Amino acid sequence: MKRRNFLKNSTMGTAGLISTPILASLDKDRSNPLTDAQSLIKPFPIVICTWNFANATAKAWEVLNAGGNSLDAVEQGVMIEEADVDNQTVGKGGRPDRDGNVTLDACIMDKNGNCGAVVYLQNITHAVSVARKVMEKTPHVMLAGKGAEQFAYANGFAKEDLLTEKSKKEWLEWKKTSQYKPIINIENHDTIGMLAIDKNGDISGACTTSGMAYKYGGRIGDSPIIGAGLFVDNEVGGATATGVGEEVVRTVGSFLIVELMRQGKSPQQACEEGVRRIMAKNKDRKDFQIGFIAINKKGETGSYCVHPGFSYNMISDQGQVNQPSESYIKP
Ligand code: SD4
Repeated sequence: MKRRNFLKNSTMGTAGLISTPILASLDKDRSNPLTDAQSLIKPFPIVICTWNFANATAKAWEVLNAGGNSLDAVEQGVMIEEADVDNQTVGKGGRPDRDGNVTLDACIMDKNGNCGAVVYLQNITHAVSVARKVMEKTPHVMLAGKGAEQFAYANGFAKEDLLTEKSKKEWLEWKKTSQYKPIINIENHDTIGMLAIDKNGDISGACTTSGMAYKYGGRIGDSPIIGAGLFVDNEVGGATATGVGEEVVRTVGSFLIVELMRQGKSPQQACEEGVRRIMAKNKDRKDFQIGFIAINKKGETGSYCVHPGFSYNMISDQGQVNQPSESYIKP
């Protein structure tokens, strides 16, 4: 891709650019010093993820920078959030369902269209890694519940209690009224979906979540559903979602966005159309958030959401940035 096009099309301008130690170390290694800043701009490697998970993208970047591929990068990137007990929508520390069980959904997809997923997984922190094992070690795409858990133990994953004191306390408080409102507070999203392009130009993606807080036991959202919460086609690009999964499933949101890019839309235009489709099916309902991010084969990125407040973190040769997303409902 021509450098000028990248500059024009990328949503990452110089505003908000954060220089990072990673980039400083990159600069040190360069044989061609910063005489012509633009000569250093490359469309990939690049990593983007839902919300401002700077540590997760930094981890993925570290993997890519060490010559790793995009599949390893997205897996190790999202694992940062799965292990973070302060993130109450992913992995360990996630909020439980209405019965007090923390159940995880995750999926992963590689450059060849291989994919793996786990749903309703309990007692294992790194659901994304179990999903990868499903992809690589079984003839299946998805394992659920007890079967997924047994498969994880057989593959060396440790049993852990995922319900932290904080999440338990909040759940006990919630039980006093037990009001089930299938609305994710628009200020309170944490599901991580990540897309990366490695130095070979190959795209992979991952998505992992504990789902909606206090969901019905057994409820599965969009995040582990290939095509809904995540989709990658190495010829075209990738997309991933966060927000009220039911709405993303109804439009097979991530697949839709990749197909729109295949038809010639930019990642930004495709994300906007994805959100518009959802809103068209919800003429009387606006009390939910959805955020999409997308990347195409050229390393161009885009995002769109229902309510203001969504952003995505991006890291590339240009630096690391938290990129605010435009929204369907204007501020
Ligand atoms: C779900 N999409 O389970 C997930 C929830 C989410 O930030 O994205 N939360 O529906």
